[in-house]
Amino acid sequence: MDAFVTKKPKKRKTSDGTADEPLEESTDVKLAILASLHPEIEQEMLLDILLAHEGDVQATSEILKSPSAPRPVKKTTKNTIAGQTSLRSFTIDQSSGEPSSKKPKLLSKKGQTLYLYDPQDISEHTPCSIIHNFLPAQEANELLSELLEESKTFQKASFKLFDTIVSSPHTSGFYVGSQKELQEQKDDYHYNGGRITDVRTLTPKLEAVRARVQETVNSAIQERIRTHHGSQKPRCQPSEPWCANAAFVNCYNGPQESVGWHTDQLTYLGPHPTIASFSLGVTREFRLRRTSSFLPSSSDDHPNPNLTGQISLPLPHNSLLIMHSTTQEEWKHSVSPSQTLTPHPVSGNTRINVTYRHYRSQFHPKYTPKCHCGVPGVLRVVTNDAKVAEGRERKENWGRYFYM
Ligand SMILES: O=C(O)CCC(=O)C(=O)O
Repeated sequence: MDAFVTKKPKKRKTSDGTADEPLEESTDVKLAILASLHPEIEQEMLLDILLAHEGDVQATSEILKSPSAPRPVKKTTKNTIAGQTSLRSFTIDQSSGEPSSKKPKLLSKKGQTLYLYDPQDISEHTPCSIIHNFLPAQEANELLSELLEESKTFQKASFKLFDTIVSSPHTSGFYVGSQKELQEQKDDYHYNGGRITDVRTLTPKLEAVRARVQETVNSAIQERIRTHHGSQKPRCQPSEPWCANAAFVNCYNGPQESVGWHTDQLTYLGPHPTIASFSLGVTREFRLRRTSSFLPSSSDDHPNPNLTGQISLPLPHNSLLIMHSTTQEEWKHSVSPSQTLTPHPVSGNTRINVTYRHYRSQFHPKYTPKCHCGVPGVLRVVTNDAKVAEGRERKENWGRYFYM
């Protein structure tokens, strides 16, 4: 990290020049708010309407809620999750007529979706890696059954936006390793300005899987450094071993439950975190989209900068997706609503997803700066939309963070 800045909100002069008034949120933040409120609307459409309302999030949201307003819905696609072998099978060596070992040119353009399934394609073209059939089949099914039972008591996460309470379009539960950590979570940790009251200790099955995930992720991190960084750990990436000491379990009950475009909060994970996401039950599409036009440098993990559309990874039962360093800083992810699902024999149309995370001791809440109102800040990466558009952001802001 180049700098770790605790930033006061920017101010600007009022028109008569007598006083300061706070500067507005960035377009990115406004779009993220709108996307969470209206997950069914395309991002580009949200941006158009936001611009038409001169950047006023509340007015934009009101218009989108109004039944009489012309309602721009997402383009519908036949959303059956297709099987795919490998992109490499699409490139043929002219001389031998055999599939070529060369990297194919990818066709993910703005507004288009590229589907990737093969682990090697995913590793080459996204900031993630995937392991299919991670657990022995019986163990995966038993964990799924246990978590389906747990999920009956999960709640939708909710937060306040203006005068409205907004709730997430799926339910979740939060798990830590011990009673001590559970108590600490209740006493010290804040999320979006509030607290999580329902904190649970890992079930015996989640605990057993945690050890295996931890070992696999630590090996995958080393492998990624070798294959994507010329065996040199990137300087922003944590140097201590990755430890799965917290887990969010998400439940998507049916094809319409989803999560909008977002990045995971860095406050307790710190910069460049690795997150391990284990999927159980019905297959859903996990989508990735770049958030910045960073120019790649040879030593960093910026797979395929030419991909400007979204990438969709179908995540089947018993698959472990590892979101490597740079995923949270340079990409957004979502689980889109689905039109059709192929029911899973144990869970039907329900998907369970466990995201194991490493809450780092250096980012314990006792070190989090507080706002004047007493609520701890949220750690965010510095971006500047104007500079991103000019392609200057990478040089000037890369590795800079602030508390908001
Ligand atoms: O369900 C998933 O695969 C993604 C979950 C997610 O994005 C999150 O927990 O932040």
